Amino acid sequence: MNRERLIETFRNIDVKNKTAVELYKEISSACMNEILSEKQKAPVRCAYYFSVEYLMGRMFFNNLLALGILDEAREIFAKKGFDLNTFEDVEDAALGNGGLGRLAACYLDSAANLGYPLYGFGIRYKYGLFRQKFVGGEQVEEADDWLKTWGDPWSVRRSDEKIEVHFADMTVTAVPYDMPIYGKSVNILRLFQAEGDGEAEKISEYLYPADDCEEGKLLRIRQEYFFSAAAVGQLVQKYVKKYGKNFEHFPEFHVFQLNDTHAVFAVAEFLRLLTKEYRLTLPHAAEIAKRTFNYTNHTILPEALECWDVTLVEKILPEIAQILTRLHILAKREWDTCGYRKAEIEEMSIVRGGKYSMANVAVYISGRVNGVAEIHTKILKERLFSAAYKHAPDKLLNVTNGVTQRRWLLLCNEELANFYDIHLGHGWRKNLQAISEINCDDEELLAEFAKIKAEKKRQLAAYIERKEGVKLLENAIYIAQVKRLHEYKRQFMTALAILRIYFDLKNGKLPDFTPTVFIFGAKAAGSYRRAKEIILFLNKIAELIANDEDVNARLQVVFVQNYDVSYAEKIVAGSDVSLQVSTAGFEASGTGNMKLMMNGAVTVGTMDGANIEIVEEAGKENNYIFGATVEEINALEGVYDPVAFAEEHPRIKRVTDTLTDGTFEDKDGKLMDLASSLFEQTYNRADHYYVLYDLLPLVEALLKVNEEYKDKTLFVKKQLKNATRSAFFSSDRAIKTYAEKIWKI
Ligand code: 26V
Repeated sequence: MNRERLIETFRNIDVKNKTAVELYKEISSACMNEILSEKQKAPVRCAYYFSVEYLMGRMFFNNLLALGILDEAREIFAKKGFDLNTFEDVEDAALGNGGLGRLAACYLDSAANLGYPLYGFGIRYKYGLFRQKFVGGEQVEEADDWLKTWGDPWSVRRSDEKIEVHFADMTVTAVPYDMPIYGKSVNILRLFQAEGDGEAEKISEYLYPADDCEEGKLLRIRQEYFFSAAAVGQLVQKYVKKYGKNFEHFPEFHVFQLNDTHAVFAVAEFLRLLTKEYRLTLPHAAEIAKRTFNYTNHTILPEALECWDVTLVEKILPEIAQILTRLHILAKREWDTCGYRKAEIEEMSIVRGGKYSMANVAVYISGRVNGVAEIHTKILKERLFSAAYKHAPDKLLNVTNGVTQRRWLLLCNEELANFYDIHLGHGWRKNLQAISEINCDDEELLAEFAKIKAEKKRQLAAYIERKEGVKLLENAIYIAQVKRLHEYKRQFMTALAILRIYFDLKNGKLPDFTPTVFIFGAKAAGSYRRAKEIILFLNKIAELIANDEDVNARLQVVFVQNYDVSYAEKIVAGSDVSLQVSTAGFEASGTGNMKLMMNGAVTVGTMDGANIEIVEEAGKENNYIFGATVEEINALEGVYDPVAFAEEHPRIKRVTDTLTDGTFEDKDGKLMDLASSLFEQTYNRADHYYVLYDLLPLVEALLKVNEEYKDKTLFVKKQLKNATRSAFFSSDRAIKTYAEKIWKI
């Protein structure tokens, strides 16, 4: 890219009489011209990332930063009287749900910056994850028409590379949109848009359509097959054109990474092409697939492990169903001859109870299967994939997640980045490990860091005031819990802990309480009733506290609307404390925990997911670990009785009673339903996630934070320790591990 030329173009852009949208498109396409002019030598061996989610967030600032012209661009346009921050209104590309989608985006960023050839494949949804509003404290969902106002100047439509995807009842055209990912190499995220008659276009309309009915399930299957088949189809076509029909060498040039099971149809399509079009035998094709595919598991929640009814797949993809069933037989035969036990074969089977287990397809065919944090991988080895692990121990490995410091430090916390520049020089920007050289005992550094944190808190407060119309308490501790809303993440437990603190404040039991603000951000899946009830409960608590003169100068709760990547950038930089309180064993890794740590938040958390590794790096003494461990949770199974437990602990009962005693208006019984999730067997056992069991330890941990925060130097030291010990959680480290251990690129 030619920097001078781009700057010259910027200088020549006339800002007068142009709308912000026009300028956005003009500046963006000037950058795109430079990016696309970069001639790349196609590397021999490439890695391909298959994911239904990519949470790219806003591309503008990220790309200008990557091009190394963000500061200069700001200056040039400021002189013309145009503030680039206007583009903070540009909608996020929110083609994902949460951690899994954001991880994909971080990995693309790291791979490009390190110069690894990693190409992403996915779906170009017309509507991203819904926009969230609160009406009367309840979540209301609106379609996220992300292309409507600002368009998508960061992608190029490639009609010349479209490909047809066939279903029994329709043929769909997959049209690629390529988004260059700029770094040391220019990689590409290729998202396919579905085009064709009638129902065809529905395939790329929505992210995660509700799949609680047959129609929804069919649509999900179509989506998954659609992009997987388009990607595999193109790569196989290109290979044949270049190297002919001998597929022996295919794995030398391609390595596929399945981001969870959503793209497992890629396996079936690959086998279908090789057997039906190119006449290989299934065992031979499977052997080539085994050298090509790898799989990352991102959750052990049974309800999130995909299984598709054989009959549904047969209905719209008969050849694919046939391949999967034949693969099932092939795998069984293989296991039989290798002396696997019957129970093991049952556990690993591709067809189970009339359904295809997509995880089992992935595990069978993949060369390497990985978990995303040490504890998660251990659980995969011991529980979920124990039979596979027993017979092929080398197949399973851990790659702890990471986040890109370019977005989650350089971009969202310029002040902290400057601090590192001043004290370390610029070297840390290429090698994050260098930040661990900051001396956390140096009082001057501590004072500087404290100032930065205060400034980021001020910025966050200003942002929240603009977005939500709520003024945050000043001189307060900012505690953030930002993540998807799910029962296992236990936002509900935090809600009850806040109520406990509220009552203690009212009773005068906490005379020296440091003012505290709890900041929540989360979307609840549209069909997830309980998650929505938890949002409502938290909003009601926020209101109760805000209207109570006795406490509202010391305690505040704000649940921000439409939490997304851009909101996250503000919150992770401006928080003192990171809440990571999942039931031990349930959070595969978490990545928000890493982003907050990188910006100097201390963790109040359970020994779960990557929290364990976070406190290993930053020191347990610099964080607030509480609650039951995995072993303790396992031991409680079948023994724990939440009804008796609440009776024994009046401090718990006092707060759970608020769900049913009229503290809050509850005309339609939503809070009542939340209470029943604690005390009755519903779709899960009573208090399945041990909310009550860990509640008082959480309150204690929060009060300890509150106490220790008073000693500013001590607390800031803990924060700086966390920030400067976060290098391990860079996605650069994670991507290097994938590249070296799995992809061999
Ligand atoms: C999906 C679903 C869909 C059906 C309803 C219940 C449910 C629950 C969870 C999920 C998420 C599945 C995969 C996922 O997003 N996992 C997240 O991946 C992150 C990146 O590895 C990781 O940091 C998070 O801990 C993990 O939850």
